Amino acid sequence: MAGKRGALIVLEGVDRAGKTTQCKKLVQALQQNGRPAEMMRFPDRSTTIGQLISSYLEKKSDLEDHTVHLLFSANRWELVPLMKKKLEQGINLVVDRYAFSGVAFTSAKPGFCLDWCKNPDVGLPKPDLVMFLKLSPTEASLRGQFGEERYETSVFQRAVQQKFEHLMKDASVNWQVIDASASIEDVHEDIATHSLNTVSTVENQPLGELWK
Ligand code: Z5A
Repeated sequence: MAGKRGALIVLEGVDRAGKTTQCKKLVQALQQNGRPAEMMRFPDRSTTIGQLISSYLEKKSDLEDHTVHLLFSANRWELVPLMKKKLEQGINLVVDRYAFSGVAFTSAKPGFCLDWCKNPDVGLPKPDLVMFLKLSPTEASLRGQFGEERYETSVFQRAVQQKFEHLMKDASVNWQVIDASASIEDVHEDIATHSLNTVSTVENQPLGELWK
């Protein structure tokens, strides 16, 4: 590698945990610290595959459950060349949801096992840090009602939370649990501290492959 690479930082968490709010603040904080940074989010609804997913989430179309799982994964893979290019250029990527959401949401559906759900994402760029924004259902409900999109029900979200908890037992991934019930600024401080440490630690290390 010619220069220092960027870090791949992922934010995961339950609905309304503040992932998008915190991704934006983290990108700003990294940039202010002299670290180039950009935000990405999954699903990326701007691509052709992303538009199929968006229509499904908005309940404008139906897709078979295995099929939509593979589309979510394909939506990540189609962006891998761009992600690798940016990381090699030294740009830190702050990503709003990644393969962990993919596995947690599909495996919360009846008839799906974790291993089947993980397989299509094996070998993706491995995040250097995954922060799970933890928030109780009661606290989440104080941040507003569920929207109209698919999956936005408390029963399903509880099942998803359990799947995330299972995924977090995997020590091959650098998980950090963040108390998302604190104020936006306090949560940000916590996230920024973890992220700046990671950015410095990984800049001369090769990028890993997820679940390999
Ligand atoms: N999905 C999947 O099935 N498979 C996959 O592979 C992937 C995703 C990648 C995408 O939704 C859906 O696709 C998602 C998973 C599934 N389904 N669900 N549910 P999305 O990414 O388009 O939207 P979202 O991720 O569901 O957004 P969100 O979870 O609802 O929100 P958030 O990003 O975590 O929170 P926020 O928008 O930053 O904040 C929510 C509100 O809380 C807002 O009013 C904030 O001002 C407020 N907020 C934030 N932080 C605080 C604090 N600390 N205190 C008080 N209030 C706060």
